[in-house]
Amino acid sequence: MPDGVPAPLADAMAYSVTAGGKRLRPILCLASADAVGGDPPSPEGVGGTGRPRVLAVACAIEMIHTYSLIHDDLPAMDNDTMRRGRPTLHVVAGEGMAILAGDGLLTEAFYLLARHAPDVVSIVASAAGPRGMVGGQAMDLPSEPLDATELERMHLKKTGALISASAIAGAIVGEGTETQVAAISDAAREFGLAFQIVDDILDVESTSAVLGKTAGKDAAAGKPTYPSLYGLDQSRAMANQCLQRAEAHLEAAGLADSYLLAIGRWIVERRH
Ligand code: GRG
Repeated sequence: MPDGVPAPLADAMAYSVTAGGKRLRPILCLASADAVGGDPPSPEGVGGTGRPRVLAVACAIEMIHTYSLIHDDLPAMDNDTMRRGRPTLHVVAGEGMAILAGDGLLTEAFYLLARHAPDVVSIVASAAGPRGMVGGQAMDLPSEPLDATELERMHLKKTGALISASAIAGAIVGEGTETQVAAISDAAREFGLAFQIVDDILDVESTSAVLGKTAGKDAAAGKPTYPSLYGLDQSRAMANQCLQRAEAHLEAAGLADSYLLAIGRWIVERRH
C-alpha cells in the first residue's frame, strides 16, 4: 500500500483487492501483451524495477474492477452481503469506509496508469466511466425492464467495456500493430458478451458457495437476463457463438496461437 494512506482505509482497500476473484481482466491484459510479442522488462519498467509496464496496467484494471464490485454491493445499489467468498466490505467496515475504499482504488488505479502507462489512460477511463461501466450500471438501476437490444447494450457497457479495455490496453502496451490491436479488440468484445451470458447462466445453475457471491439474485430481482429472454440452451449456444466469432477475429490477425483463445474457452466453460 502506498505511503501516507490512513491504516483503516488501506486495510479496507486491501480487504477487497486481496480477496481473490478470478483475475480475468488482468490475465486478459497480460495475455494480450504477450500475444503481440510482449512488453519486455526494461530499465524504464514499473517503478524503475525493470518490470514490464503491462503489470501496472493489469493491476490498475483489477483495482478499478474491485472498486466497481465494492460500490455495486452497497445497500444503495445491489445490497449484497457476500462477494469473493467473504462478507462484502460495507458489512465488515461500514458503508462510509466501503465508499471511500472504492474511491481510493479507482483514483489510485489512475495514479498508477498516469505514472507508468499514460498512453492507455484515456482508453481505460472511457471504459470505466460514464460512457462505459458507470453508464451501464446506470442503465441497470431499477426502472423499466430492458428489452433484448437494450440488455445487450447495457452489458456491453457495464461488463464488456472494461474487459475489452483490458485486452486493448495490453495489446497497446505490448506494442501490437493496428491490425493486431483491432483484432484483439473485436475478440475481447465477444469475450465480454460471452462472460456476461455465462454469468447469467451460472446465476441460475450454480450456488452461492461455488460462486462466492449470492446466486439466484437476477431471478429474485425480476431482472431480464439471457436465460430469461432466450432459455438456458439458447443462452449456452449464444456464448459458444461469441467464442467462435472471437476465434475468427484472432485467426484473421494470426493471433490464434496465443493464450487468448484458451481464456475465451475458459470464459465459456467456467463453473464459477
Ligand atoms: C458500481 C460503477 C459501478 C459499477 C458496477 C461490474 C459491475 C459494475 C457490477 C458487478 C455486478 C455484476 C454481478 C455484474 C455481472 C458480471 C460481473 C462483472 C461479475 C463480476 O466480475 P467477476 O466475475 O468477479 O470477474 P471476480 O470476483 O471474479 O473478479
